[in-house]
Amino acid sequence: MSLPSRRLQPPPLYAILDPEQTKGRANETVLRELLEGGIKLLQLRAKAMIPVDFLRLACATRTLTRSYACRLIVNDRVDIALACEADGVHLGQEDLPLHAARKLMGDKMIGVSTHELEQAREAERDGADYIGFGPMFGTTTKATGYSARGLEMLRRVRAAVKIPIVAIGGITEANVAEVWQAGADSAAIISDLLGVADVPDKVKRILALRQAV
Ligand code: TZP
Ligand code: MG
Repeated sequence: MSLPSRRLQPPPLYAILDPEQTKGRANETVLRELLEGGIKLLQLRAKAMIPVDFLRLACATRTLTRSYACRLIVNDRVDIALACEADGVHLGQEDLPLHAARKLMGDKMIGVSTHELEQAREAERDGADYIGFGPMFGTTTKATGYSARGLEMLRRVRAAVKIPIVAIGGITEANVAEVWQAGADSAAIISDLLGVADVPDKVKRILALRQAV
């Protein structure tokens, strides 16, 4: 089966699987639950893993995501994204610059984290396939170094760029509708997906909210 090209719209919910945020549950268990719930775009984020472990997890994640027709993005690491045959890579402002990553990634998807309007414009100019924008709200999952950007700034970014926007940071079932309404194509969520008792049910509830927006 051929997976969708990098130019397809992201689905409304972008799950991030982070082994540090699963509350000690096995990565594979949580991954299966996300996929059973209906996740179609998943980022693997493993800041503390040594490369050999990150690659092993990435390959296992690739196999399972493929069987659910879910696209896979690897955070930070172009080499691991390529080695596991991911659909793309997600880069922060301090990771490989887009022009260098593009040489290696070819036509695969590249997402870039942005926190300011000008960074969003620059990422679009340089050929990003989507931008991450945040942190939208307060979050304890990552020490971002930025204050909450909020819905008004998201609206401004929406008006400034045409490429898909994936909002991130402090997004939950309770506020995700506002984020979509403010112009995000997709919402990236960690703790309100990985940290809950019934992961498939949470995914389904959030996806159902999208129908109402
Ligand atoms: N980048 C900006 S905020 C953030 C990342 C990885 C953490 C998002 O986690 P949560 O739990 O959904 O707030
Ligand atoms: Mg990064």
